[in-house]
Amino acid sequence: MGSTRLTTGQALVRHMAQQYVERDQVQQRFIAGIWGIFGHGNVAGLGQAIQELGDELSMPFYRPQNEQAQVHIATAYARHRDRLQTFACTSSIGPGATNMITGAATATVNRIPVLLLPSDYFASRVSDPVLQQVEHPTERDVSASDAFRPVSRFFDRISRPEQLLASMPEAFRILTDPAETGAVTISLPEDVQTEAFDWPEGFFERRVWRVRRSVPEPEVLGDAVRLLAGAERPLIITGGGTIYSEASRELDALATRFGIPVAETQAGKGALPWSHPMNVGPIGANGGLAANQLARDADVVLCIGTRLGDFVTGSRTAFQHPDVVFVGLNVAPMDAHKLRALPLVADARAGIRALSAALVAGQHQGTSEAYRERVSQLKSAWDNVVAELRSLSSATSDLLAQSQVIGIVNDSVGGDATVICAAGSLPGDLLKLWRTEDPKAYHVEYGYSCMGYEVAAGLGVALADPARRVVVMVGDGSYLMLNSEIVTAVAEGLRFTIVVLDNHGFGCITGLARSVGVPDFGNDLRFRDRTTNRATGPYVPIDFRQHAESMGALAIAASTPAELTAALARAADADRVTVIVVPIDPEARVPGFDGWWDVPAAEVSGVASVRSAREAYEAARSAQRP
Ligand SMILES: Cc1ncc(C[n+]2csc(CCOP(=O)(O)OP(=O)(O)O)c2C)c(N)n1
Ligand SMILES: [Mg+2]
Repeated sequence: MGSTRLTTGQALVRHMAQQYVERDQVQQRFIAGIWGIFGHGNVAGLGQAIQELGDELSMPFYRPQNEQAQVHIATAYARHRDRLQTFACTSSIGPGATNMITGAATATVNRIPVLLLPSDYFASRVSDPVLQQVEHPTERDVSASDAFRPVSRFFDRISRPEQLLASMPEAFRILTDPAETGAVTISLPEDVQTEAFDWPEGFFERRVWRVRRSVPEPEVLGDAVRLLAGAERPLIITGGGTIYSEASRELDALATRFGIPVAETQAGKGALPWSHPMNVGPIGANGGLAANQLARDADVVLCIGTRLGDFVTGSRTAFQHPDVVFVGLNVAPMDAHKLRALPLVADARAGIRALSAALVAGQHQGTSEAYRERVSQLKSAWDNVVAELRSLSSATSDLLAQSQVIGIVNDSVGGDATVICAAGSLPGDLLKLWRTEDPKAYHVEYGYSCMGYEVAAGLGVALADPARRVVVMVGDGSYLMLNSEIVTAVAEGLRFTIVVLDNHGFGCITGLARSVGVPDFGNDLRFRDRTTNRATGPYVPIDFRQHAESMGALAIAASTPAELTAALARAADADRVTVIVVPIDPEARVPGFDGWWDVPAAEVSGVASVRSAREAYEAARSAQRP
């Protein structure tokens, strides 16, 4: 076999362009393009390679404003594409690299593939310390890039060009494996990127990675069927895995035929439309009344494609039936085993199909009429609560309530648009109140709940699905943390809508602090009072509209329902990214509905409210079932 002489950077670009995935007989290229910010660490290596080869290989290059954001863009893109396509992200060494670490963790926690290519110190060590090198005093091979290790599903440092031959197949195996996927980091020393090697031709041949649809083991399937067939009050929890597996139709069939209610997680919301008779809405700490009451009494819980985070299990208070058992249908063995479940390790779609087929074969009739009636009553009661909250205005102020803004935006963009969010009080409120009518209509990153994901994710989804209406809902705090990709969206000519909800600070943490007895402190954005030396002065006024306009967005302020509706209509027709700024009432909060979240109050304190919060905490904690 012949060989081709190329630099490490050039070889890597050519290799990435030849990686394809196949699922259900559909093939597509896995790496859609490369995002990057150049510095001395990557401009002459990977940068040179992308410039020379990018057009020829249809490997477009995109330049963001921040390395963290480029990873969020890639993550959102990959999530929207059901993990079948993503971007590579390159950075220089040092700060550019460490800026990507938050993005890496966000991708890994959410099990979303992203390929990260940070640069690194000189493998030769001749010029040490190179600008931005962290010099470890005793371990000279440690660099800033080692901080990627705990937040990556695979990490390697390429100290000699030919190491790519061993490393890249493993990188792509993990990226395309639904159970193992997450951030994959290939750290590239500055000198090695530019060094030439005679690469075997095979390294540049088209390679197709088949995305597994693993089927359940017959014996475990038999046990799962016996559990479900014997259940009187079964419940399904549907997570992100159902959506990535494109298993909505199968879930609908299983739930409908056997009368099993379906509760939603943040990553799983949308698998069934909100109006589906078996969709009982969200479960857990941010859940609704229907799902939480059904969870409390459930005897068999089928958990599909969920990592069962504390918000889903109500920190392990959600299930109170003394003999409740769990079946974990998941591609990832770790998730399948959680809550001591019967681990049904399989792809969601393949697993649901197998369960349905076996239940039908066993002539299982499904749940009783009485149970179905209860499900239907709880669902309609919950739907009414949601409808009320979506239209309720603030009792104490002329400002809009957040719940009302959610209702107006959802009504305006419809149930097929993709709504995006990540942190603050919005994720919980959206989980309860947003009404989805499509599996890709709900994109809330609540695995890492990373403030700053929102705007970048809007860009990623707009790139992934140009025909769809995309609306980012973001609090003022998250907006201030990372908004600069608005400029990138303008430069790329992308159209989506960003709604900024301004309550002058970290409103959800103010609420959380109060719940653990801590008086208001440190969360509002206020001027410092010189006499108390505390930030207790008036709110710091920010003109978010002008701020967004200065970056090239169409920016509109809206403070009434009519203004907001008009602004959303303008955004729909706009030729660019639109930012709508809505001041909201900081005190108009959506209440909880029988959900609990474990946030411990201080065990000793001189503050009376903290002491009583601790008492309440200890009482609530007694419902935990570790
Ligand atoms: C990067 C990051 N830092 C800190 C947090 C903790 N945190 C969660 S929500 C929040 C405040 C968000 O404020 P804002 O976006 O204005 O939303 P609001 O709570 O006002 O609805 C903070 C600090 C986080 N989730 N992510
Ligand atoms: Mg806020």
